[in-house]
Parts: sequence; C-alpha cells; structure tokens
Amino acid sequence: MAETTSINDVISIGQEGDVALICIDNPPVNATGQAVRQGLLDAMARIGTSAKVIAIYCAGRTFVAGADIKEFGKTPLPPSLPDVLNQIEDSEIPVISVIHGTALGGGLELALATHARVAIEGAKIGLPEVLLGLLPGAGGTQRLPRLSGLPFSLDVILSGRQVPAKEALEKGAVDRVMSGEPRDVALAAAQDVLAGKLSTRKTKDLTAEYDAKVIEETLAGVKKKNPHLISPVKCVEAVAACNKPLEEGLKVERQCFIDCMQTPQRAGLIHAFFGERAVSNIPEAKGDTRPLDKIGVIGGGTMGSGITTSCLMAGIPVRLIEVAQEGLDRGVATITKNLDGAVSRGKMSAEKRDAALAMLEPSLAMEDLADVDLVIEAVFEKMEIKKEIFGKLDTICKKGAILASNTSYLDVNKIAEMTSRPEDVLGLHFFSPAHVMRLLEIVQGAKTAPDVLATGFALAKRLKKVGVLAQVCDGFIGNRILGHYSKVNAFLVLDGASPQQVDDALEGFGLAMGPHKVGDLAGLDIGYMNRQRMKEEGLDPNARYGGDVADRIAEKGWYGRKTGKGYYLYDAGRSVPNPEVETIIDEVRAEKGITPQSFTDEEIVDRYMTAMISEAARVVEDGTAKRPVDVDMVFLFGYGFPRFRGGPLHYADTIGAEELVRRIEAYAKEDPNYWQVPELLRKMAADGTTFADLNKEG
Ligand code: T1G
Repeated sequence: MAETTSINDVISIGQEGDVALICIDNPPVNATGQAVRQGLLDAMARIGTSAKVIAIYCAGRTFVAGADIKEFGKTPLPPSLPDVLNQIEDSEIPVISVIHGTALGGGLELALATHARVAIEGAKIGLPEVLLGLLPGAGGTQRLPRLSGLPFSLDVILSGRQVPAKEALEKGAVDRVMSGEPRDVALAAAQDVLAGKLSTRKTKDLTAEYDAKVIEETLAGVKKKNPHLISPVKCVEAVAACNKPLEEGLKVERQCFIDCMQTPQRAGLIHAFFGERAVSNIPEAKGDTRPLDKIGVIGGGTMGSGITTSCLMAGIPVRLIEVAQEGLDRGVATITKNLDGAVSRGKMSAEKRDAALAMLEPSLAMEDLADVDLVIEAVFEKMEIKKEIFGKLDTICKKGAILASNTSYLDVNKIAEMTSRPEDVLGLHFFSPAHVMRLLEIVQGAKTAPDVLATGFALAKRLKKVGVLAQVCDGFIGNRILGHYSKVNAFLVLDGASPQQVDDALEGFGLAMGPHKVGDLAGLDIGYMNRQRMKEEGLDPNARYGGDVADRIAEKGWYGRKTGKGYYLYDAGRSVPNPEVETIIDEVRAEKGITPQSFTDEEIVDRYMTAMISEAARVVEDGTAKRPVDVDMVFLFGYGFPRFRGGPLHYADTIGAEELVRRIEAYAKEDPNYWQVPELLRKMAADGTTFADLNKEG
C-alpha cells in the first residue's frame, strides 16, 4: 500500500500509480467541518496533475453525514462548502467518490459534485436538511435533479429520508454498487475509470428534466401539509431554479439557504436534533446493564398491549399476564391489530409480524413471570392495586429481575416499598399509543440501582424510544407540567374563550392537536379520575378550581372519541364542537358569577406557554428533570409540542426570563395563587442566564 500523507488532522492522501486517494477521517460521522473543507482543497492542490484520477472515501463508520451542524448559528469560517465542491467539480482530473454508511446532506452534495459515485452495499444517501429547518445548501437542490430528475429529488429533499443504494442506483444518483472496504473499492473503481469501465462526467453539464407543474403542485402540497414550516417551501423554491445554468441556480439556492438559516425554526429543529441525543448522554444512562432477553407485561389494556407490541417489534419475547381470559384475549387482539397496522404502514414486513406474534406468550398465571428479566406493570392507575402486584412479584420473580411500573403519576418509592428489593424497582412511563409514541420517562426511585437505571435506557434504545430521566414526584416531568398548564385551558374557557378557540389558537402556534381534542382522544374519564383522586387527597383551598366544566362533561358519560361525544361530537370521521358543552360553560360561569371576556389567540398562546414554562422551570429547579433539554424532549416526543419550536424551554429563551417574569406578575394580579414566579426564572431574569446556558452546565 502506497505511502499516506497527512494534509491536516482529518484529511490524508495516498497515491497508487495514476490513482490519488483522498481519505476523510473526522469522527464520529466525518462532518464537513472547517478542517475537512480546507483539507479537501489543500489535498486537491497537493495532488495537482500528479494523478490521472482522484478517489475520495472516508474512514470510520460512515461517509460524510453532512456539514458540521455544531457550526450553524456561528460565524461561518472559509472556505465555504459550496466553494470547495465547485472546485472539485471543476477539476480537470476525474474525481470519484466512494460512499459507505450514510452520505447525507453536505456529504451527498460532495458526492454529487464528483464525476462518478460508487456506493458500497448497505450504504444510504439522503438530503435531510429540511429536518433541521434548512435545505441542501451546497448544490444538492441543483445537482440531484440533473442526475435523478425532479420527482425523486423533491421526494428526497422534502422527506429527508435515507435512500438505499439499490434505489439510488436505479435513480441515477449513484453510478455503481460494489462491496468491500472503502479504500479498496476506491482504488478498484478509480482503476476502472482509467480502464474506461466506469465513465465520469460533470453533473453541471447535465440538464434536469424540468416540469413547472410538478414544482407548482409540490409547492401547494408542502404549504398545505406543513403550514407552519418555512424550509419545505424554500426547498421547492431552490429546486425550482434547477432549469437555470448551475451558477445561477446555486445563487438561488444560497439565498434560500440563508433565509432558512436565519429562522428560529432552524434553531428549534437543531436543538431537537442534539437534544434527542443529549438526553441519553448522561452518566445514569451509561455503565453496566442487566439482560433484556425476556420481558413480562402485566395488563392487556391499551397501555399493556401497546408496550407489548413495542417490545415484540424490537424482537424481545413477551409474556403477557391478565387476570381473566376475556381481558387476555382482548390484549392479544389489540397487539395483533397493532402489528397488522405496522405492516400496513410499511413499518414491518408480514414475516416480521408473524415472527413477532410467535414471541408472544399470553398467560393467566403471574407465576409464569418467574424467569423473565424485566416486568412492566401496566394495570389500572390505582396505588392499592399496584402495591398488591409488586408485593406478589417480589415473591415470584428471579433474583436480579427488574420490576418496573408504567404508572403515569404515582409514587414509585411507595410501590418499591412493597418489595424486599427496592433497588430493582423503577418507573418506565410509556405514552399512548405505546408502540408509536417515542417518549419513555425513566423514573429513578430513591433506591433504584445504577445498573437498573442504565438498563432502562438500554431498553429505550432497543425500542427506538427517547428515554428521559425523571425523578419521583406527582406526574414526573410531563404530567406534572401538563397538570399545571392544563388548568390555564380551563381558566381561559371559564373566563370567556371557547374550547375550540383555545384549540385553534394553540394549533396555530404549532401544536399537533389542541388540548380539548387531546382530552377527547385520550379519554376524558382519565382526567376526571385524576381530578377525583386529587380531591380525595385534598385540594389546595386557596387554589382556583378549573375542573367544573370538564367534570360535568365526564359525569354525563361523555368521554370523548370513545363515546362519540366530548368537547367535540364525532361522527363518520368528522368532528364538530359539541354545542351542549357551551351550555355547560354558560351554567358554570353563571354559578360562579363570571362575566366572560374576549381573548386574542396571541393572549391564549402567551398564557398557555407562560404557564407551561413556569412549571417546567420549577421541574428543573427542584431537579425532577436533570436539565432544561430533558423537559424539551419530553414535550417533543410525548406531548405533541411542535418540534420546530425546540421545546417549551428552548422556546422560553425566545421570550426571555425578564419578559416571562413580567407576564407572570401581570397575570398574578388576577390569580396570585396560580401565577407565581419560579425562583429559577427570577434569578435568570436577574443575572441574564438562559435555559441554553443551563443545558451547557449539564
Ligand atoms: N454534524 C455534527 N455532529 C453530528 C452530525 C453532523 N452533521 N451528525 C451526527 N453528529 C453527531 C451526533 O450529535 C452524535 O454526537 C454523533 O455524531 C453520533 O450521531 C450544507 C446544511 C449520521 C444517521 O442531518 O442523521 O449538511 O451525541 O448518535 O444514530 O447542505 O447522526 O455522540 O456527541 O446520531 O448512528 C445534514 C445528521 C447536515 C445528518 C448517524 N446531515 N446525522 O446516526 O449516531 S446539514 C444530517 C444523523 C447539511 C449542507 C447542510 C445521524 C447519522 P454525540 P448519532 P447514529
């Protein structure tokens, strides 16, 4: 093997006869940071005319997975990626690229700027910038259409999906698929160029098949599908320039890219990208774990069958326990329906579904849990029932088995006290539907052992969920904050807004679904039982109670979708506001002597978000959540909070602590008990700290 020369820390070159090899080695994903960009230019210059063909490949687990996202929002350092790629494309010596792992974003754009692309078996390509609130800003919107046509390019750019090598070959995005080690393939492919067995060409010399109608329809489609999002529209606007000479098209692309870069949406989506990774980048998620070869689930209801489905889809055998045959049959039927749904959505093959179902062992005997590694209890949200079950599990389960509760609110320590092994107990709080929702709150009990906690995070990874560490309190991170801000919805309705206006205003803010529609979906009986439980435990007499309207709706047996009636009426897939709810609201207002006032949508959003941020700040302040980013990820992955806003506390930084304190003090004039300034916010307002700063402190 020829001698290798380092150009800098991340770029080296080698020469084998007439073939020059450029290797990028910038772990973890060979992102095109400044050193890679400069190194590529220096390598090209160093090679000069000493070779007849140049091959670019990467070391490590993947080809370039994009520009370095960590550089975004900072002052850009030269050379820019577009300049580097244009120089590579303009090289008189043919340059080819060899893709392994994933060629994404700027990585695929690098490959598109070379004169031929070879993918190694199993490789994938993609332009996922739209998922970061951006667009391909180094030629992807201009070069991909020239190689693969408009429909495919628009699909790849707007979906952000990863395209398997085989499809990329069919679409002309790559020229060949080979197998072997990247360097060996690079050398072999380069020699094929010299031998005339692999043709090369400059993408810029090609013409994209252009259809203005496709552009028009796509633009209308993205505006309808994502009315809030800026970057999908900019993506189409950039691609629309691909019928111009490349230089001009690149100018349009650059302007669209800059427009996206300046939006808060870009900041929110990049916060979500790194946040999703940061929540498991904590000491508690690391270290030894216990086996997860077989799991027991107690309860075949909505949650139990969803959790079981999630485990089976991850290839983990499950023993499902119910108390009666009817409940067991219902559980198995729901699991089968969930898996069938996954097949019809293309999430899994029919063969995989059958294999998953074969790993399901339904049973009426809790004793059958003696040999499982983990038990997840998912029964009725009643402390007595859970205590009884954990007492039994303590006598049945093998030593070292982990005992977990899927409780949504209750005190995991009180449940653990029912066993002789509280160190083996934790909360694993899934979200409905549990085989779809990606959030898993991992609740650390006072005595939970480190390897039990780490196993919780290992399970989250296996189930492709986002595990977030939470400490014990009523409702943990998500439901505790929900419990607080959902009162604002009730107060707004009591004070003059309609449930529909509140829903519309918050959907306008970007929520996937307004709170009253969410209540109807989840079942208004759940909220009702929770309010009853809190009443039994004793409500704060000074606190304003906002549950009157919701209680009366539930007491009429209107539980929402499952009864066809709630805040909305549901018929034939359509939903309209339930006029009888208005009557109830008027009755309650009259009884409480409330004169309704009008609210603007902005006021509704401000109150809702200020309430959410207040309680979220208290959750960080008292350590229930480790950092603000943990709260943000809970809301992105468990509560339908708009991803482009990054999460409640990322969003809070766009308002600022001072303004938030001012708002709360203003609202407190109406209700000093509900609106209280969290100490953390007051301190942040005083010293100018942001939640982003607190994330850095970790
Ligand atoms: N920049 C910086 N860091 C990155 C990165 C990137 N592009 N991609 C990944 N990382 C970090 C990540 O934070 C983590 O760090 C580690 O690498 C492993 O990642 C001009 C504008 C490649 C499929 O959007 O989708 O190019 O947590 O845990 O599950 O047009 O990472 O260990 O400290 O995700 O195996 C476009 C983003 C950029 C791809 C691997 N590219 N990355 O997944 O590992 S914009 C992307 C991914 C752009 C140009 C534009 C995935 C992956 P840490 P990981 P993984």
